[in-house]
Order: sequence, then structure tokens, then C-alpha cells
Amino acid sequence: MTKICVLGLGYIGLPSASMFATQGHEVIGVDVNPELVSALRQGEVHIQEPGLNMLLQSATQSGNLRVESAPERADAYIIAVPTPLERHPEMGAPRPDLRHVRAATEAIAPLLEAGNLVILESTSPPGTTVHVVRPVLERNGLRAGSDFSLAYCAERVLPGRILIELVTNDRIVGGIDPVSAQRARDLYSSFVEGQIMMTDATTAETVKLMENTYRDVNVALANEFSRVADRLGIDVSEAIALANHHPRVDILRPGPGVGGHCIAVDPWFIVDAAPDETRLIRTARAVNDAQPARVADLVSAVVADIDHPTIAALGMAYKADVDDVRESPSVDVVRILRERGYTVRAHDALARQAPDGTMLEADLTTTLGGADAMVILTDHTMYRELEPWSAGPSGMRHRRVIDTRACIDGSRWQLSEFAVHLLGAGRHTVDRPPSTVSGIPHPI
Ligand code: SAJ
Repeated sequence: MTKICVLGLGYIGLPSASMFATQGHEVIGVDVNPELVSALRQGEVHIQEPGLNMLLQSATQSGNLRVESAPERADAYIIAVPTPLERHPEMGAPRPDLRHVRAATEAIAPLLEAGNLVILESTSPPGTTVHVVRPVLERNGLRAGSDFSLAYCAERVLPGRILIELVTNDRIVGGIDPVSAQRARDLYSSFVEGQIMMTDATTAETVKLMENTYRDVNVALANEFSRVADRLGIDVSEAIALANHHPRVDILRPGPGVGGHCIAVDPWFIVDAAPDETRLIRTARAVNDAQPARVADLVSAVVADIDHPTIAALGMAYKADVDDVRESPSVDVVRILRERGYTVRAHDALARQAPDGTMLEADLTTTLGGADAMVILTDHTMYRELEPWSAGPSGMRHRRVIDTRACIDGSRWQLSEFAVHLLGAGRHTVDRPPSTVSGIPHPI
């Protein structure tokens, strides 16, 4: 049994700390947010993630997990704090903000003893372990490699499946020397069932960024294909489904843009590290970042014949069946539509608050009541399973749906006299112009 101090109790730190505790390690979970610490001490979980409540409960009940506001001496320290982007218009490309990593490392440094193991888990720019974390930890005279071990090991879990993937995914550990990598591998092997592969710290940091950049570039390609389809008057969903029958083609799905705290962020860490070599990565970011304005343009076209239209925006979370609204493209769509003077009612199946803290609509029926169009921005199960008859009687003023995720069965909605608009379905929008029963509620 090892005493482990986990710094940062967010989407990754909390599940990892709980997992180590249920495997019999003594774990001190640390967070600098006092409200979070007191909520967790009362068993309240701030993250909506299947199974996390139960896992935290059993970790706490086993007596192996304590939640504290400052770190204490341990055998191993795991840093799982956020690494956001710093964005200033005058600065050009966004840059990594490492202040939380620095602060966590500074908090560990005075506690460090010979024989300890320190692991950085936060997604970080290449070189962070060696050039940022190591010098701070060595300030008191101990040397990384000879006196203590230092490694990088990113998580790769998918929100919504965190507890499953934490156990089953392969992991990459990068040591500042082979012993550091082996010690980190041994620690994770207490619950990881996937392969644990070893490399150096900078390679491991870069691998994590490459994985998320790969996904971003591929979503951008799908989004670009949907623009091409609009231009050509073909249906992008049909074209992608057909292309994916090729044995070596797997095109992703177009949508309102890329959100979340990882895929929209991590490519910038590579751009920052190698600005002259990353034209494709920057272009992909620009393509994905332009999607919310494209969705807003489609909404504007659909309600162009209506004075002072009211739009029901469904889905503020960045993807299906999670409650995370950080960096969500839906939020940008709503902002742009409001800037254009529309009344927008924003609803989410799971999240209750917008990122600025304002409350979202509590009830779907009220959100749709009197609306001139509904725009589906997140493919939550609740919206995918929404019945046209349940949207109709709630009194939408006009029966118009913009489905940015191609997630509802459009033909069923059309049978209920809804005009359905999709991104990249030029043929549909050309064949079926928006119905214009201006001002008259449709009878159902
Ligand atoms: N998206 C599309 N079309 C698609 C797939 C995704 O528009 O076909 C959009 C989603 O709607 C969402 C965004 O991309 O807005 C990202 O969603 P995601 O499901 O692709 O990924 P995340 O951000 O939830 O989690 C990613 C995962 N990385 C990869 O799949 C390479 C996860 O494994 C990482 O652990 C996580 O980032 C992270 O924490 O880095």
C-alpha cells in the first residue's frame, strides 16, 4: 500500500483518487477550491459521470480517501490540475497557461523526500515535466532520477465513460529516466487493465496532444465536407455513410463545432511548441471554430421571414449525455443569435447553468412554447427521442427544426409538418424550403 497525494479533484483527479483508494492505497485528495472540498467531504459530487457517486462513496467508506485543501507528505504525488489556454487578441495564437501546474508543483516541493515518485497527469505542452516541474522540485537540493522519480502520464478517458476507460484504456507513461517510468507503471497497474507502455516524458506529453489533435483535424474534415455538400446540393450524412464502406475510411460526423476542455484546446499546445510546422492543425482549428457562425447563418436563413423570431436552442453541453458546458460551441451559437437580435431560450437535458452562471430553461415544454424554430445543438438522448407530437402541442409558433447533429429522424418530423434543416444537406434545404405559416400556430 502506497500513500498517494492527488492534487486537483476535477474530471480526472477525482475518479483517479477514488480508484486508487478502492484498490487499497491511502489517498489524500487535494483541491484549492474550499467549496469543492467541503462538498466532497459531505459526499456531494460536482461532476455528472456514470458510477462516480458510488465509487467516491466506497472510497470514502473504506477509510482510504481523505479530502483536504493542502497536500501532505506522501510516497507518490499525482498532479491533475487544469491547463487552460490564455487568449489575448493581441497575442495571436492562444498559449498554454501553466499557472496551476506551477502552483501544484510549488506546493509539493517543500514536502518532497528521497524515494518519492511525482507524476504529472495534466495535459501539458511538450517539455513541461522536464523544464517546468523538474526545476521547481529540485529547488531543495534533491535530484530527479537519483533522489526521486518523475514521470508524465496523461489520462485518455472519454467523458461519459470515464470509470470504464480509466481501467480498460492502454496508458503511456513517460519517465525522466527508465526507473521513473517503471515506478509510475507499477503504481497505475494497481487498477489499469490495459497495456501500460513506457517512453520518455516529452514523448508521452506529445502523444497525448497528438491524439486529441488527430480527432480535431478529423472533425474539421467532416465539417468541411458538410460545407462542400451544401455547395454541391448533396446530403453529407449519406455521402459519409457511403464513403465509410471503404475498408480504410472512417469519416467523423459534422456538427456545430468542437467543444470540451481537451480537443478544442490541446492542438494549440502543439502549435505553440512548433508554430512554423503546424499549418494544418491551425486550419483545422479555424474550420471548427467557424462552425457556430455557420449554424447561426442557417438559423437566420430559416427564420428570415419572421419578425423578431424566438429560437429554442436545445443542448448547451459540448456533446451528448454529459453536463459539461465548458468551451461548448452551443454557447457560441446562442451568443451569436442573441447578438443578431433574436430571442433565444437555451435548454439542456443535463446542465442547469450556462458557463457565465446564468440559469438555463428548466423545462423543455416552456422552452418550445411559442418558438419559431428549434435548433438542436447537442444530441442528448432526450432530444434524439423527442417526439414531433410532443413538440407540436407545446405550441411552437412555427414548425421548423434545425438539426445540427443529424440526430433526429427527419422524415418522421416532416410527416408532422415540420420543416427539417440539416448542416450539409443542400438537397433537403433546396427541396423543402421553410414552411411560412407566419403567425398562425399549426394545429396538430
Ligand atoms: N465531435 C464532432 N463530430 C464527431 C466527434 C466529435 O463534432 O464525429 C465533437 C463533439 O461533439 C465534441 C468534440 O468534438 O464537441 C469532442 O468530443 P469527443 O467525444 O471527440 O472527445 P472528448 O473531448 O469528450 O474527449 C477527448 C477524447 N480524445 C480522443 O478521442 C482522441 C478522450 O479520449 C480524451 O481523454 C479527452 O479528449 C481528454 O481528456 O483529453
